[in-house]
Amino acid sequence: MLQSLPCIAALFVGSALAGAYPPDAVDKLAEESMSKLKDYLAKNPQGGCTLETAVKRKEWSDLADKERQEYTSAVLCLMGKPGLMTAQAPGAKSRFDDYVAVHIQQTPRNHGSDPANSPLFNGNESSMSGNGAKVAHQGIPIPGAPRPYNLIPAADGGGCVTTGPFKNMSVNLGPIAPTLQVKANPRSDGLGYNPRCLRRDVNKNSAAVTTANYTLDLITKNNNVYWFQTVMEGQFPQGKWGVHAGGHYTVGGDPAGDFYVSPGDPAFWLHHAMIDRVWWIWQLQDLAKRLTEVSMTRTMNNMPPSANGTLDDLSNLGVMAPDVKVRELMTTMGGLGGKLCYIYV
Ligand SMILES: *[C@@H]1O[C@H](CO)[C@@H](O)[C@H](O)[C@H]1NC(C)=O
Ligand SMILES: *[C@@H]1O[C@H](CO)[C@@H](O)[C@H](O)[C@H]1NC(C)=O
Ligand SMILES: *[C@@H]1O[C@H](CO)[C@@H](O)[C@H](O)[C@H]1NC(C)=O
Ligand SMILES: *[C@@H]1O[C@H](CO)[C@@H](O)[C@H](O)[C@H]1NC(C)=O
Ligand SMILES: [Cu+2]
Repeated sequence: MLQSLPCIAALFVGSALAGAYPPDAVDKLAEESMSKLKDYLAKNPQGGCTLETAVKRKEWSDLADKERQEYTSAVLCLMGKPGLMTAQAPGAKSRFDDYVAVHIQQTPRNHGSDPANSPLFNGNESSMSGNGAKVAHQGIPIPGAPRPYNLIPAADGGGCVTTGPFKNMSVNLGPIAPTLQVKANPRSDGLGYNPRCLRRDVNKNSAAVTTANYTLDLITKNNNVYWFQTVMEGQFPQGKWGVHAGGHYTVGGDPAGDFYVSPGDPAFWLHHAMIDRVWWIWQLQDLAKRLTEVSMTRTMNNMPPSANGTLDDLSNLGVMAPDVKVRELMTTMGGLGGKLCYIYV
């Protein structure tokens, strides 16, 4: 992670909320909750990390055009740096691919508006590139869900992305669990070199379950981390896709629609920043309790059966960084011995 910093420095930008979209119910809750954070910090100072010094992370539409292009340039910069993982993952050609490859290796352990016309995906030079070309496809199957929730209907894309900063990028790793027909990886673990275009289906059918009212319910109606996590991840047998899966499949395609390889689409990182923000807003509601509250077993869906995770478990980041205790990742202000110091505005 540290070696990536020269590229990533540009990803973090300051200043206040001045967005294209008016604040929604979740933004308002976040703003109201800042007083709780101030009170908490007054009683529990975090060394040099204060509200003034904390890095401010903003939503895409709140960035100036120039900042949006600095962001995509930083991602392209990572794609231009040699990878560290060629021995284990011949397909990992760049520093960006390293993150994708580590995600592929770790997947078994961890894990409504009109999006196509938003500043994020409208395809202009200060977007994250646009939709894929229209290609007939089956939609996205949701295993374990009853009809009609067992399929997210296809939207207007599905083919190669042809606009914006990532129109020419090469997806190198995977597929492992594709939702589109793409050529197979030469290795069964998906880590071989398999260059192809970035494909997307920016999907309003999936975005419909990620609107502010779903997120607000998630934050305000789940008072322990077990339920917060369960509702966020989706309750497929009840036909609830959840904001996590819903956000992923809002950028369906290849590799975004692939459970293992999804970080290979640069849009993944923005979705997961939002997941982090939602957890942060949830924590703000009861900092004394929620900054140390973890739940869930160490294996995905408890298969194979495993013990519950604890704050002393190690989080493995592969070649990116040494293992760290989960405890160090629980707060955005003061985690990692003070190296983590950011808030969302
Ligand atoms: C891209 O589109 C967004 C949304 O309409 C707009 O705010 C932005 O200025 C546009 N940028 C460029 C470079 O055209
Ligand atoms: C797109 O990629 C091709 C093949 O790598 C390269 O020849 C071309 O210069 C690239 N174009 C742009 C605009 O980056
Ligand atoms: C959110 O709002 C939409 C549109 O009004 C509605 O269909 C949906 O049921 C609401 N979801 C929740 C969780 O309240
Ligand atoms: C793991 O956590 C769950 C939920 O808090 C709890 O019901 C269960 O008893 C725990 N399992 C063990 C083995 O401690
Ligand atoms: Cu995810």
